[in-house]
Amino acid sequence: MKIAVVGATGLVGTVMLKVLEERNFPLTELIPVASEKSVGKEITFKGKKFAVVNMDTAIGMRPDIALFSAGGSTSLENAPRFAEAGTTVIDNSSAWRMDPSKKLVVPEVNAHELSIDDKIIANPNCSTIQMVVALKPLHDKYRIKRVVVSTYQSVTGTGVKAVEQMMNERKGIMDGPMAYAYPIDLNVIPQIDVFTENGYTKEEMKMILETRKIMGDDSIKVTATTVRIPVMGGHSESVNIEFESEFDVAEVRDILSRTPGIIVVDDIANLKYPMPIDAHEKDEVFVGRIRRDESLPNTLNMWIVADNLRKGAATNAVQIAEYLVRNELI
Ligand code: 11C
Repeated sequence: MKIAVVGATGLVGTVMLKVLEERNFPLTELIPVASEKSVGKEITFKGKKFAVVNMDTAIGMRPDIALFSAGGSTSLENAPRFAEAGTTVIDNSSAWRMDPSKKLVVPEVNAHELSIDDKIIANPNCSTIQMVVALKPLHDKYRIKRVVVSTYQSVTGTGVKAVEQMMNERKGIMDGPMAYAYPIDLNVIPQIDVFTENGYTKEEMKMILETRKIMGDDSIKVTATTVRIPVMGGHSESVNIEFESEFDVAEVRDILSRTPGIIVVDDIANLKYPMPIDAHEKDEVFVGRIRRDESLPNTLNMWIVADNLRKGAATNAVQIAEYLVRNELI
């Protein structure tokens, strides 16, 4: 199994390599791909060194799978070139997510939709992934009518420049390079990505539209407010869910506890609840603060945290690749 990692030197690409290594992915050859300025640099993977190559060289090497995390325009241009060469692309950008001819996959939710003909598979947005992992088993049981989500998102979702901005500000350096329009340390910015015509941001619209596509149910109403906070390690979400059917809180906790990929941390007597500091570098989605919304019938509140670079990006992409290999869809 030849695996290319496109964007291998970036924040998500680096985590993809780490996750492939940790999970002992059955690869025989690694092809790290990056922009021309990184070509020739060496990447160590399982104790062996692999030279970074450019896009054309990588396509010529005909990898079985290419994990892409190199931005939307790179993906739009190059994913089809890999696909034409017979490679299955798993793309972490937003380029293909809402294309009706492409699958948008969170393995715990809809990997069964994948077939051998899917040559470009989209990996969803980080804040969407962690939410749908927790929503799916509850939708199956109680049918979701409406979701109201507010996010508290890590600066790592923006990239290295944002981490540097926050760290500089923490040291009192206020005139360094800015990833955001405002200081982020000691602040909260109620804007992630650009605004769209309806007054929502692109991140908010991703949560709305991607959730319906992954869950395969356009009847689910979703509204979102996405917020950047001065945190690393993971995204947190306050999620309010209205169901068609009655539910029992203990049963909800039990369903979530038995769902693969979820760890319930919900012991308020001992002050246990999910936090990004604990989710950091973990592959699971953490759910806690599970309680009834007493202001409405059949409505639940919960708190969801996951490492946005892991389950929100790299781990989800690698899990898709694992599913393809396991089910002989390559
Ligand atoms: C953030 N969710 O935290 C974004 C990053 O569509 O894959 C990921 C953007 C995407 O800023």
